[in-house]
Amino acid sequence: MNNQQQIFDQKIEKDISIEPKDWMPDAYRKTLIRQIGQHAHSEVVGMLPEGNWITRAPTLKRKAVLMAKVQDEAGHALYLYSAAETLGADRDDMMDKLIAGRMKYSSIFNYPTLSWADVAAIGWLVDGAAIVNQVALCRTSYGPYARAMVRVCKEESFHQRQGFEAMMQLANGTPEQKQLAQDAVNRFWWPALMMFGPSDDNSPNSAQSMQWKVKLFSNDDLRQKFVDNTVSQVLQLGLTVPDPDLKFNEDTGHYQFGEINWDEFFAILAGKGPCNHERIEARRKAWEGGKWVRDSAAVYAQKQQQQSQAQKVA
Ligand code: BYC
Repeated sequence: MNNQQQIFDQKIEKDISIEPKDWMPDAYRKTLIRQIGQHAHSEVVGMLPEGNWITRAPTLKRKAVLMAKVQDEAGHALYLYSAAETLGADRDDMMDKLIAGRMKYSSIFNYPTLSWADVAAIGWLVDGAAIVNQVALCRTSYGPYARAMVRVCKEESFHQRQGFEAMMQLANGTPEQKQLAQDAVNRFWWPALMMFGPSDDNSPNSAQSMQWKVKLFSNDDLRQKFVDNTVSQVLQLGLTVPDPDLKFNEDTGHYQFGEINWDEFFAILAGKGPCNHERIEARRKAWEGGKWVRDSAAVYAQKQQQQSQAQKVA
């Protein structure tokens, strides 16, 4: 084993973060670019189902809050793309791969938001699931990713609370509003559980990622934590969990839940979900439509640089 590899291994063992200029195995770099890139894309694509409701938010307050939340997600994507760039990834290349279907984004965003209650459910359940995953990532071994997660988690916690509050208002509203809330839970419960990825015995990347401490907990452990956290919130809202097999196990202290529809999950990963095509089309249009802005910004930056160099020489 070479010396650089030894230093890397020791840092991982002692929980010393790996920084951009440190030596790292190529496979570690590749794994991080894959995961951080997918995470960044999820933030960008995640703006679409919620953005769909900005013009139709029920009140001015809800509209303002939703706009701020969607804008936060764009900010999260920027931290994450920047973290991926510290590993040598190229942002344009990542975007091209997303549009060509060669890089993934979270399965959850391939479901439509059919009602306002779905927007509340996303804030509460989807951001809630994201927090469980991301709190763990605040201690991931790659420094820039871990630091980005600390900030993202603070904002996601706020999103989760506002989602719960919006849901509470619906659940305590008219019978029709309560039904909208229940329908949204029925639609988003299982997809939220799928966000944690395939079960541990079917997760090809987990063993190596856990050895490198890129992931600190397994997909199933985090999923269980989310279920344990969330069931009481559903009950508090006076709603039901759409899972006839759900029951609290006194011996383990955890909720046991039914079988996830993995066929549905893998179909979505293969591009066959209800909104996969629509989401990628929206990103393609935005990417192509924004080219002139990126080109102009690049020319402007170049001119600024030339000017400041000329001033230094003079
Ligand atoms: N969706 O070996 P596995 C958010 C892929 S958004 C799609 O377990 P890994 C928010 C996986 O990539 C939340 N693909 O993989 C934004 C792999 O495929 P490749 C986003 C999935 O990486 C806006 C294959 O399945 N959060 O916060 O060890 C509004 C095998 O899986 C999914 C993150 O991205 C999925 N659900 O573990 C509101 C968190 N699951 O790449 C909220 C960071 C798995 O080999 N990412 N795949 O072709 C992670 O923690 C991990 O990447 C995962 C998967 C737990 C997701």
